[in-house]
Amino acid sequence: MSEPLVLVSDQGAVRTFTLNRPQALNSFTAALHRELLAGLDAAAADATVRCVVLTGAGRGFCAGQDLNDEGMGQDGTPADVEGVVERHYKPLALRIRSMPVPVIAMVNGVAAGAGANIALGCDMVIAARSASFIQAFSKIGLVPDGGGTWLLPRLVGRARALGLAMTGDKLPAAEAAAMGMIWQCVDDAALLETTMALAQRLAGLSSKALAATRQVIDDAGGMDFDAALSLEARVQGAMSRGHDFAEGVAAFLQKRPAIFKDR
Ligand code: T3D
Repeated sequence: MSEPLVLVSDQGAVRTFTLNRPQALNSFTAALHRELLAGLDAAAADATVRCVVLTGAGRGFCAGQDLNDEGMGQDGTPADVEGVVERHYKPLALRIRSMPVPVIAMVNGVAAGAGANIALGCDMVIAARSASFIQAFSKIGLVPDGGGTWLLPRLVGRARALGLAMTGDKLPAAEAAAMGMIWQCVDDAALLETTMALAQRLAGLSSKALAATRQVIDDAGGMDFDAALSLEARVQGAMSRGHDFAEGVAAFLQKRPAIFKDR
């Protein structure tokens, strides 16, 4: 039997997805997209999962689109890059962005092309010091995708977004952290432990509040201040009617750990 393209493992309430095509730096094929999306859908529907971690097998995180796969025009058929982006990258980026639980990218090695931008679309990114981020698109005559056009300028500003996208230069993880593109860069030996400790912490918080936090921060970015304040009020109203707000306040007042349930 052939190896799964995505390895799935659970540690308590944390579900880890490991892209598993190390021989091609975990670059995306249509089959890999299908397995990953199905896995994320299942995690979204499973109330026992309260945090998701995405990582890669071997020395790379993900080298973006597999340039030999279907739709790339290498088999003599016309390239269908637009179709590949619509059919695979858009649903994947939207799935990650709409997960009911936080999603952490544990970037173990090079993240290139759409591989970089799928990582950056996760809620928090922790990268090994040996890892790097490459907006490889300009080198093959494409523009950033996988959400990069939206994410990059928001994360690092227009000047750096354009510099990274136009040069396609390799950005070491430590520099990515220094410019605020990712949450943290840690020594390679500490990557797994640091990521899992964070994942377990997030899994113990209110999934509903964390998912709503992602939503309001993204939505407020496109609003004026007044509208953002109204959005905050509306969402706080909804949050405060849930179990977790009552539990959080009670736990604080009773000086005990809260047990959150909402998702
Ligand atoms: O339809 C669409 O195209 C739409 C979507 C586009 C989104 C995109 O992601 S476009 C960008 C696609 N990605 C790239 O252009 C990156 C290509 N890869 C590289 O530039 C380099 O591999 C890296 C800089 C990422 C890493 O370099 P290095 O020297 O550490 O490794 P390597 O030797 O280049 O790669 C190792 C193996 O992985 C190698 O195979 P081999 O020779 O050992 O059999 C290489 O061919 C393979 N590999 C790496 N990236 C890809 C790949 N095979 C297929 N597709 C890849 N993207």
